[in-house]
Amino acid sequence: MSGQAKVPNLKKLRPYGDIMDDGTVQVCFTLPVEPSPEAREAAVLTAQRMGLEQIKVATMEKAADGFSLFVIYGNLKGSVDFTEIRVLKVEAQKRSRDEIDELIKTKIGRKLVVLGACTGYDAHTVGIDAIMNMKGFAGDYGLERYQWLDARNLGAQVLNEELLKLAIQEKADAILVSKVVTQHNIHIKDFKDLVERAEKQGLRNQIIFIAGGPRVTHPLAMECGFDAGFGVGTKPSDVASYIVDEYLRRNSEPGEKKEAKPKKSGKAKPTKKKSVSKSKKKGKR
Ligand code: B12
Repeated sequence: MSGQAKVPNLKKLRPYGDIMDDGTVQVCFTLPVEPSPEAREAAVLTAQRMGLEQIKVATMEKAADGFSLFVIYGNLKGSVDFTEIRVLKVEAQKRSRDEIDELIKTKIGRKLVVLGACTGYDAHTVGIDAIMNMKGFAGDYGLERYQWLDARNLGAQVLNEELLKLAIQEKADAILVSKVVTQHNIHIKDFKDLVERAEKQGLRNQIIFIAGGPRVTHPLAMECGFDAGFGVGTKPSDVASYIVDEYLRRNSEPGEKKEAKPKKSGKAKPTKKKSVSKSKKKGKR
């Protein structure tokens, strides 16, 4: 790092390498050819197509038969106007587990019921486990650890209809959906299907719908009809902070209903296929 600390130009923000505004980036890619002088030249031309200048091939290595891996340094000409960037993001005050528990205890006075599942044919449980399970993720305890959350992890491959049945049965306050596989946009289709089903059953405004996964963003979740979306690196306390804020927001506004009930009278039959992971159901409401 150079000695002079220079203030970045936020109107023309460029990557930082060694000197402010130098635009230096490192890129890594594979070309489906054996390493050779021609392969190196192909990598340089590829980097030029990306808009890089002063290109330096730092690494050219055989990755497998017929494949070369490249690490390249270069300087980017373009810049972005940081002052013009507006991002749709989850609105919630970040709180600790203790603060959240205290808030629910004093302002709501009962446990909030949170159901989490990885839906459809998606079998990736690690993401939803990271959010729900006691031990949590990255040093942040999971929702099951919160005294004032009744958090139930339904695991993977839960069908949307089953999830909604359980939500009615358990009077869920929030539903957490994880989608990891995105091939053929299956995550979007499944998210939208859940919301459509919830709308048909009159549940949409009764429950907080939260989407998550490595390819999920807040704007994408909103487009799919969810209330919020969380992506890579999410910690359980981010989600708990949002749930409590959103619950209080909704329930301080007139006209919002508090219970998850089906539109028409009859209660949904308990679903047989999926059971909740917390053995003891605690008294609520
Ligand atoms: C482990 C793994 C598996 C395991 C899953 C085991 C299990 N019990 O989960 C097994 C081997 C079963 C598997 C199978 C498959 N996998 Co796989 N798998 C992975 C792998 C290596 C890691 C995923 C993971 O655990 N990440 C760690 C968690 C902690 O991260 P996360 O999910 O992003 O979660 C965080 C956030 O996203 C967020 N979050 C996630 N969910 C939620 C939900 C809510 C509500 C909130 C608030 C937040 C949130 O919070 C978490 C913590 O910060 C990834 C590659 C990779 N390196 O990511 C491929 C990967 C996800 N798999 C992939 C594929 C294609 C498959 C298969 C289709 C392969 C096949 N052809 O059979 C099958 C699918 C099976 C099925 N029916 O779903 C692809 C998906 C491509 C895509 N985008 O569609 C990946 C990306 C690999 C790749 N590069 O191709 N897989």
